[in-house]
Amino acid sequence: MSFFPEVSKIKYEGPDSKNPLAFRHYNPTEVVEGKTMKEHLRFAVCYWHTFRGMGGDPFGPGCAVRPWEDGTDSLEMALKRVDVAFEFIDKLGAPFYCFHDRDVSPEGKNLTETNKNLDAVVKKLGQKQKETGIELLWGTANLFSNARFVHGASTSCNADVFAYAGAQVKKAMEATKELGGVNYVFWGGREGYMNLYNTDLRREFDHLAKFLSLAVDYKKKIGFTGQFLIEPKPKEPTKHQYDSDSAACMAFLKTYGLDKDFKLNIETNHATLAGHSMHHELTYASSYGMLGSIDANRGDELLGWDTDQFPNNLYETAQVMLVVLGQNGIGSGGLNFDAKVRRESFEPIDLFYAHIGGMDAFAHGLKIAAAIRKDGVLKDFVKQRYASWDSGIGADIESGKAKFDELEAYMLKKGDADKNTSGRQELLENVVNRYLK
Ligand code: XUL
Ligand code: CO
Repeated sequence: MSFFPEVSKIKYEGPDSKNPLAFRHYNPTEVVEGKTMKEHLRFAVCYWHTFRGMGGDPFGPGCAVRPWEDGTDSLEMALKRVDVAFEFIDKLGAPFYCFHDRDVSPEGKNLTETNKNLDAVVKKLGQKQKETGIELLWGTANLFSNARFVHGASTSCNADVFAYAGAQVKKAMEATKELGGVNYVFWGGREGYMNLYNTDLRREFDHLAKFLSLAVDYKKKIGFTGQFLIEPKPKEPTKHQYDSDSAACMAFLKTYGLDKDFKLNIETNHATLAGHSMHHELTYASSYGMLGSIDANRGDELLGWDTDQFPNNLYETAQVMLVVLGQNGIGSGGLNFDAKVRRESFEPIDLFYAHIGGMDAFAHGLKIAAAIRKDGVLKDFVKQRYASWDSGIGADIESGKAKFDELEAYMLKKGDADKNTSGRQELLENVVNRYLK
């Protein structure tokens, strides 16, 4: 039985193709900087938006047409949905997928039943992975939808909720390991606060750190070798999320001695909400070796919330790929489309158009980034801009040879600093535009 009978395997047809069900840029076997596009981009389809999203918003229920859905959250439906998901991912040609435990399997009447449901679905996911060759980029636990998480999970004022969350992550990590997942993600769903009048902020941070260190202990105990990732987001659902941006996450991890055990999974729309560019968030993490994976989407300039749209901005995808190529690849991470079709795009085929567009936008961005790097235009400029640090007083400062006494003696002799040179921002923006073709 086919759920997408009108679609066959999506193929690469080249930049001139007008076929909306073909790739114009994503050619999995094409080699860029010594690696195939498939290896560079490591695309993943997310289970929650793509197979659970029905297009509901605060003003109305979902209206997506999904003929296979029976309107229930039963185990039977969950098992059928695995077939839908793997047909879609296989036809699209994405090598990976990602899920939360509750996306793939329903909550039971108690934890025992909930875990049994997950076991049944994981078994089927494993079979489908084997059949298709599709792999798991990361698993995670949904610690935010159920009412028990109203005050957060590990940062809840209710210690029982911390315990429940621990049990849930334990199980989700086991499932991820069983399915050969190469990462495990922690997004702090409701780990944050709405109002400081009722919040012991320091205690909540301590509990969050405790939770993550227990996860590290358990990871070692069961020999799970995937990379742990924290996903920054500054707000929504809470007013202030504790993992607010790359800098805050890295400071938090360092403060609690967890920085060796985690990297970051950085999402474009979360960067926007934090008042940063994605370029900034990635550069910040990558500079310290902390960029582990990417949730590829985009926000809307005119809407101030997490719209999770599919990526289509070539400046942005090229900037992302400049950072990724600059750190010699995304490692075990990948580009996960944490993105949803608009409520108005309610037909199943829209899921294909959306993912094809996102994959092409990144493949195109990869080509642009590689061309910029090949010509060395930005790198050469930056190298030259900092040339004063390569010898003389600059080198003495960097090496620690020059203290304030030496700086004073140097400047008293010289009288004033050398003249500054232009930053040439507009020129460089023009140069980048030359590559956007
Ligand atoms: C929420 C978000 C999550 C994480 C996984 O904004 O991005 O879906 O990616 O929990
Ligand atoms: Co995300």
